Amino acid sequence: MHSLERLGDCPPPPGKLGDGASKGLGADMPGEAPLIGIIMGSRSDWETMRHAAETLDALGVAYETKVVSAHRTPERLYDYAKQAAGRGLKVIVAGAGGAAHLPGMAASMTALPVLGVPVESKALSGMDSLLSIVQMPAGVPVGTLAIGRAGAVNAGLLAAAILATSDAALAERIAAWRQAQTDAVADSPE
Ligand code: RP5
Repeated sequence: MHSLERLGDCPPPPGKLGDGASKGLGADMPGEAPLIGIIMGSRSDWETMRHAAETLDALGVAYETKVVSAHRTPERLYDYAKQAAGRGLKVIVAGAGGAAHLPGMAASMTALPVLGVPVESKALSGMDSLLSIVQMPAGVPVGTLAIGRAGAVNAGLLAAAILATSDAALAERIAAWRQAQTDAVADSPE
């Protein structure tokens, strides 16, 4: 598990929430059924999406990671989205860049909440990803986060918050995370 110190400007939470070791793309949390599915359109998205995974590590939430491309592996996407709820997943976090149809396509094939993370593209700095994900026509929602690392961290936090509506222990861990974040904010700029 990761500590919150690995999240850059986020403080470590009170208590023992992580052991600081990254599992990496494609790894599941051993011994725990994943509740969150983190998918991304390419391995190149992992540098962004690992922040969602590290956030869930810090909060002690079981997740899985997988590369699922809407245009390069459409059948993998179909199988993943169709089977996600039946396998016990509760939330899908989907990151993609450019013409980023992965979150919307995933949402079209599952009733699970789908959180979209726009990956920062080279050509348009993620504006293409953002607009592709956020502008879903009415009827199939995707909860869209910020471009890049901030969006990935917040997708992890939001996915955990969704689970916490029926998990009091997780709600306490999230509250502790927030308190630690508050406590780490300095009074003075220097
Ligand atoms: C999208 O195309 C992926 O989500 C990624 O952000 C982008 C570029 O993919 P690669 O060419 O790096 O594999 O499908």
